[in-house]
Amino acid sequence: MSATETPSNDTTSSPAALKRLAALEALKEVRSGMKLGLGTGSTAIELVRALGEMVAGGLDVVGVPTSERTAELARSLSIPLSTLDETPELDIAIDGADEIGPDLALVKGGGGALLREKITASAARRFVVIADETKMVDCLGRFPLPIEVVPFGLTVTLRQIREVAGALGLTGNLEMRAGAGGGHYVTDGGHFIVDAHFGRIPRPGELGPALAAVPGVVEHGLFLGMADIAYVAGSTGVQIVRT
Ligand code: ABF
Repeated sequence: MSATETPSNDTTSSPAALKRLAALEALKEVRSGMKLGLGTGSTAIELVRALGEMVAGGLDVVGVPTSERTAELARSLSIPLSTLDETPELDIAIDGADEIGPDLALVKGGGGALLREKITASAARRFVVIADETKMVDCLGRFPLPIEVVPFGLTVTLRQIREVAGALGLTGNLEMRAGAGGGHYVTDGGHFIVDAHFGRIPRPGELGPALAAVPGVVEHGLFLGMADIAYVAGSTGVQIVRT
């Protein structure tokens, strides 16, 4: 992994200012005519806001949102939108992350949109991550790993997740994510999310395929070998991290 640093002209280093800084750096890659995947989460909100300003200034792009929340914000800013079915090949997908580990391995899904985020990132020629420096870790797993599961047979799926994780030496609480109304959180795709508190995931490359092989698992929040670059903002500027 290599890293270079772009000095910051921003005088504030509030979390929102850092997220905006990372977003602005990523947007330097964007040109008129591009088709863009638009992520979800508070960092992606800064991205969409800044993109809205660029569109108002004449930038001609089409966005494919990874969540209803992002779509709503983008529409309010008059960013032209499309769907992945209408626009299946994207130039760049830009999204946040919950953790950025070695080799740009990511944990994503804290915002509940991991399935659409992964499909969208996989459709892009280039996947760009934006984050503040608190997201950089030496080992993934302190942030609970989101796993999207189908409601049917939930007990069986949880047991099988425990088994495959246990076989890799991973233990920890599997917590069903709660929704606003008190029941389970329901994703845009109508699934539930299990947050796996493994603490450390030293070998994500083994865990990812093992989780994906569980029939009730729709997708997991390990994004491995997908990110091309990360713009990571800190008080001294934006670090550019490549694999
Ligand atoms: C999305 O938003 C998710 O994959 C990730 O869970 C989350 C990061 O949120 P934030 O930018 O608010 O920290 O990118």
